[in-house]
Amino acid sequence: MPLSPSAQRVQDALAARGLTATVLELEQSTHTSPQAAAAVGCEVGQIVKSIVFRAAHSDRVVLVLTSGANRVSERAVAELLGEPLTKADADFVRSRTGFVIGGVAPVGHLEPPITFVDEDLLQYTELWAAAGTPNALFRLTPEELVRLSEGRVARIKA
Ligand code: 5CA
Repeated sequence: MPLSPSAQRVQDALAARGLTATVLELEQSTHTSPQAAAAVGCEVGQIVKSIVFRAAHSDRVVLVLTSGANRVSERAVAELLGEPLTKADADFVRSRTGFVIGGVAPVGHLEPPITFVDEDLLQYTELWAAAGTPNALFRLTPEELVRLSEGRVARIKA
C-alpha cells in the first residue's frame, strides 16, 4: 500500500535527513499516545507527543515534543521561549504545520517550528513518533529525535 500524502511527506523528510526510519501506516488508530503505544507494543512514555502552541507576539509555531507519559507545562515552555503562548486550535495546527491533530510529526512541517524536546524522552533506547496522520508512526532513538527536530532539550513537564 502506498503511504498517504502526509505520511509520505514525513518519510521523505526523514530520508532527506539521512534517517533510515520507515514510516508505518497501520490499520488501527494511533491518534492518542495510549493507542499508539498499544499499536506498536511499547510503553506510553516512549510515544513522542507533538504538542503545538502559538507564540503570542511573534506568531511562530512552537512544537513541544514530550513523552506520552507527561503533561506539558505551558509556563515552562513560555519561559524557555521568552514569550507568552496561546493555545493552537485545530485550524491553526492544520494550516501552519500541514498535519492534522493526532498526526503531527517531528519533521516535515510546512515551516520550521521552534522546537523543544522533553528531557524525559532521553531515558529510553527507542521512541515512536507520529508520522503525519493519526495512524502513521515511525521508530527512532532519542538522539535521532533531537538531531532531526533541531529541538532544544529541556525540562518542560508540568
Ligand atoms: N499520534 C499520536 C501519538 S504520536 C499523537 O499525535 N498524539 S499527540 O498527543 O501528539 O496528539 C494529540 C495532541 O493534540 C493532544 O495531546 C493535544 O494536546 C492536542 N489536541 C487534541 N485536540 C486538540 C484541539 N482540539 N485543539 C488543539 N490541540 C488539540
